[in-house]
Amino acid sequence: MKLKINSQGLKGRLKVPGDKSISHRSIMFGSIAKGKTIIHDILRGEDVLSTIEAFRALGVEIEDDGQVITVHGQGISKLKEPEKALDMGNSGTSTRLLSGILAGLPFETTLFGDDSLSKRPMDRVATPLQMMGAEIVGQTDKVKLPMTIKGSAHLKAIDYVLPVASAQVKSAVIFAALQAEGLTKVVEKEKTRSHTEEMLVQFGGEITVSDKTILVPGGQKLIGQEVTVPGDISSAAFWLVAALVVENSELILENVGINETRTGILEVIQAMGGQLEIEQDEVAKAATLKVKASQLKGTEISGDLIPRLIDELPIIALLATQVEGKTIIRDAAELKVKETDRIAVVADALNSMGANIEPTDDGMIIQGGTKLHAPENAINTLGDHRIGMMVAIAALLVENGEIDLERAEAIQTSYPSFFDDLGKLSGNL
Ligand code: SPQ
Repeated sequence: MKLKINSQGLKGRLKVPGDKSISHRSIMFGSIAKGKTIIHDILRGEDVLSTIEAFRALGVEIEDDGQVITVHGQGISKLKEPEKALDMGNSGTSTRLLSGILAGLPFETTLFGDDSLSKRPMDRVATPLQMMGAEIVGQTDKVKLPMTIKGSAHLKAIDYVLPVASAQVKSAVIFAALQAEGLTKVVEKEKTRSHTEEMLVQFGGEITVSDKTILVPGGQKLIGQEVTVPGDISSAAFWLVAALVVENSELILENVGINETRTGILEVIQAMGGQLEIEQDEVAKAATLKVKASQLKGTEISGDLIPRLIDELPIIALLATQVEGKTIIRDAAELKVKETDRIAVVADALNSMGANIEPTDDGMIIQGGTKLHAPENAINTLGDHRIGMMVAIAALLVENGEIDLERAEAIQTSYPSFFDDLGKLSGNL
């Protein structure tokens, strides 16, 4: 795809699409609960469609009338062995959370994915689930996809300290713990997104969370619910950055989820001196964000802030190229095991456009105030949606020439209407 976007500034108002993490979990909880779950404003991105198809293959009736999704849950024990291997597409969340559910079901399921997902580590979920009693076999000792899970009807509760800050691993253990005998204890290294814990309570489940320690009693039964998915702050991030760096921009983003485990980017924008207003909606944990083009300065992003903005780091890196001074990102080695190695791929893509980014072992050092130009060669997303969207926003800053973006279709995984929204907000309909 060729990108040449002229903008005199981004203007207007947008309701960003539903949160991907919450959309996945609403299908999962609806499928393991008993009774009807009705989901409003779900994200119909490819990743969530992979979750929906997986649960259909496990025997759950899931209807989509174009407005709401209805999941006819019959309880976790009614899930049945799928006829063939399940295609997880590009989705780490589908794969890892589903593994926790399958760990307690007494049949064999094979999961596979695309080229990007097949490179991502699955040992991080296999290890605790094996400790609980599931049999899991994957490719290589890092347990890569394709991976076969043979669940156990007699899972044991465990005490587990998460070796990496990962909401996916935490959630996989919580899903298995619901089916185990006894009380499972999970201790987080850093606090990660809390959607699984919150939705478990919403579905009538029991969980105790005190700071980084989580206790989940086994043998739980959940009840179907009505869920409204707030907008995805990780999708809103592209518009926040676009508005901050493109002159004369002023945007209003509505219904953006502001669960405190996800709002690190708002704190970074404030630390950089960005003009940002946050008006909390009456609906809990969503807000209207008003953002304007701003003079910004560099900052440091590290420590417990990292899990609260991990998926926003590619677009934050672009932001940092446009501020005054240096921005340092540390403690973010997890970026290397996302859809791509997001440290290397972000640095390569932006440096090919004239940025000055030094990749490090656990982050990046980004010099601000660089003017971006069209790169000589094409930029390939390598199947990573967030790289694709970051490059499209970077194209707004390129005055002459066009960017050749290969595998732009990866953006469908989390934001199918991205280019429509880019056209509307930038006046390039
Ligand atoms: O689902 P997937 O492919 O892992 O998606 C990503 C993304 O950029 O959309 C990561 F590549 O988001 C993860 C996120 O990084 C979604 C997620 C979740 O919903 O629980 C948690 C984070 O991953 P992790 O490995 O830190 O738990």
